[in-house]
Amino acid sequence: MTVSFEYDSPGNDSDALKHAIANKLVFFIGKDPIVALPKDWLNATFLAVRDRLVERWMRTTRAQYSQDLKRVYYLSMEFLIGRALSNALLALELFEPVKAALDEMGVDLNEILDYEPDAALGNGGLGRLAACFLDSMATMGVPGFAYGIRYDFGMFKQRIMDGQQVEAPDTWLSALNVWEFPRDEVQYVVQFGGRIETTGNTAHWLDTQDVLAMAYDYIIPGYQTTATNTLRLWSARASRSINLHMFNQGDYFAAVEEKNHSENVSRVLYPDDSTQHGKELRLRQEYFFVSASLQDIVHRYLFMHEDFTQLSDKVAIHLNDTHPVLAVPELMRILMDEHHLDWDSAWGYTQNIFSYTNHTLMSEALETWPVEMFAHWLPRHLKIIFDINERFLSDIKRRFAGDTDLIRRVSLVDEAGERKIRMAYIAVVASYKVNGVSALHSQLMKSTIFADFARIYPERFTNVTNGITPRRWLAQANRPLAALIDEKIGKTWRVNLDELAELKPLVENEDFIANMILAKRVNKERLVYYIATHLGGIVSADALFDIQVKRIHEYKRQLLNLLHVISRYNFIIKNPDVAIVPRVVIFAGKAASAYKIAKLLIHLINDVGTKINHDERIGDKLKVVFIPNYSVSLAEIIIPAADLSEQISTAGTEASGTGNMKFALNAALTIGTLDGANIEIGQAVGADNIFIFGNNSDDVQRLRQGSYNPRAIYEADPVLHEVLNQIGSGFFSPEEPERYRVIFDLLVNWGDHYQLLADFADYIKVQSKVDALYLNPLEWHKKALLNVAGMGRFSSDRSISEYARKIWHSSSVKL
Ligand code: 26V
Repeated sequence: MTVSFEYDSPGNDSDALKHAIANKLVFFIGKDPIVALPKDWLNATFLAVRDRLVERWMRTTRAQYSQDLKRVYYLSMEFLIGRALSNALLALELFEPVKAALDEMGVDLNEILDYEPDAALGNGGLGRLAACFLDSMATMGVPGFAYGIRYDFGMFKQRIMDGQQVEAPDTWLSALNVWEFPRDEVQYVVQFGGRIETTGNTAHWLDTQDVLAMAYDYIIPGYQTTATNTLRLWSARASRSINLHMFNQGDYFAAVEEKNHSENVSRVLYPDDSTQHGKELRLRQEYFFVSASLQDIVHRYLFMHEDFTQLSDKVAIHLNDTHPVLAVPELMRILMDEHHLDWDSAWGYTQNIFSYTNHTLMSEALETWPVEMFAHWLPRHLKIIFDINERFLSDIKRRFAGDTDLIRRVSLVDEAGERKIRMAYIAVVASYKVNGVSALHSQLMKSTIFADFARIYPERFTNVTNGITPRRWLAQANRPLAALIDEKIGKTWRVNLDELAELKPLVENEDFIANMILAKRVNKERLVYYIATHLGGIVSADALFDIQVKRIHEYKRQLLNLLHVISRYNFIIKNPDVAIVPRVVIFAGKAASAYKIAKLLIHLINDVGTKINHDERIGDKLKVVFIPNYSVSLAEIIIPAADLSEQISTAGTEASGTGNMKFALNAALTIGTLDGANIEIGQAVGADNIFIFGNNSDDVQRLRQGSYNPRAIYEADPVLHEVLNQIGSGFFSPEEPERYRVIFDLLVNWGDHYQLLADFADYIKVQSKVDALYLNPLEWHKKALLNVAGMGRFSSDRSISEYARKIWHSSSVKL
């Protein structure tokens, strides 16, 4: 019997869209248009647009299967995606027809777009990078498949009350989420705890507490291509067996409690505490998502192949930092315990499948797990890790005979004090490639945290400098500038960002520069409006917008920025008649809830702002604004409005930075240290077009080795002296003079770990060069143009093509 299956391919003209949206509103949402709320229109539009992606999605998936391409599995605990609808409209080039369709029904597209909550399943740079990479993989047809956790609560919401951060849960799923496809037929059992019994060569993991992982799929559209990819997020469900057992015994409440307990595993995103607390739930989260993903990967592979001989030709698994490293022992377990491969074959495949990106050198952020805790939850995996370690160390003993300390240093188990598993070391030993995220970071990775491993496996280490997607970060976030660029060089820079170099000759074109100034003005006015409507303060778009937005961290040195702000304030008070370039200094960013000093910095920024903004002697010459609840969608408003981008981390501490790239692409000039990708940005845009200051990473190293004396700097520099005394003595907190004493002490008396004082004088000097240049708008915006023109290299498309070529050895799907 032949089966017949037909469906209507949805049309893309505004008439078809209008009908589609109306149908969704009535038949899916179940609302009469006369009572429909903006969120109902949003969901109806969402559904209509999603329909236009599904066909592409099915076609891509079929092509990936039929071409039996090597798949790239991207494992990440974080995906900081932001909003999906505007992105999908851009990818499908449907913004205008959808806008027209909604207009005819009396609905404003731009207004309803604002009702979409951000998907904030990440903390910061690492999570946003994963989202940019998804966009690039889909756009370039890389057969990518991403796995993560569908947290019920994403990144916390930040409110500022009395100048201080207050956290509230992010309830992004409380409303209908029409963008995801729940797949309740795709569920895997994830085991925890229990004990191991061995018969012959086979280990059995018994008496475990089981949790189910259920899949939710998200379509990742490629830009202007029928290629799409899938992001599959796992949500925890109570395992039926446990519940049935208890229900049968009649203990209803215990069963429901148990259910809640199991489902906690995907409840909440861990805020980056910067220190490792060995939180058990976090370990369980990591295993939960890795186990479900690996079971799914092996299942998909076996659907197409009879045995494992082609496994490493068809499967590449990328570890986004160490958080998914349990994938290594999990693959070993599946291959050995479930499919009965011997150790050598299983390890052979494993070593040819994994690659790993390191995203930080900060030792306190490197994950380790106490052996005892690990043994309790994952006894089988502990045994596998011990076995990997034994074989690894015996190989090292053979290759580096005599170097006994090396064994202690590289062991996968830290034996000093409480024994701990070193997750980063497992990643390095199991992966065939390990990369850092900027040239400097990849170098430092080899000379610091992985120095021994770089000697053991020199060919394993490489660099892939980060990038950002030009679709979201220029085409979508900055329509005025994008339109201007389109007019001059066409639209294809969206998929070939190197074409921005064609803008270079326009530095001589004063009309073009004048238009750039206008575009910047429009973006600044948009931010002024946001500030006025959300914070109530009025700032002037005439001022230089000096912006630092990122997680609040000591190493990122928001405090150094603030020291400059205070010195500027003091200067204006002392020199009321001297003309000065007016500035609005803008901060935004979240502090991890347990990070006391970071929270205190937010308080200080707000106290300084209150003092300065209310001082009538200052007027428009200086304003300080802290914008609460930084997020991807806020970044899309803030970044295009910047004149000056602050990238001022202590050299050697910021692995790459990607905000730095977003600002430069949006025609801001950077003031920054020789750190992370700032170095490469400087090379790309030219040393004359970036404001570099301060010590480099070698200087920082040298000072750390001994000679650094911050107190001497404090005593010798009267400007700095005054600023620090004001902070330390309660000038900004008269109601509580001791409030910021600890900040004074950290800098002056306790070693100034991030060397703010070492860089202060040069920072101030370079800030005055910024002022001087800003007085000449034509020269300023010429340099801004050369920044835009030099940013081609920082497209995440370039990053992804390097990963595909150098690391994954994958090829693109043909459609
Ligand atoms: C650590 C932990 C510890 C346990 C709790 C949750 C958690 C979450 C994240 C982290 C480490 C975050 C590392 C990170 O975000 N690195 C940033 O990666 C960016 C993308 O490569 C890079 O641009 C930034 O410079 C780097 O700081």
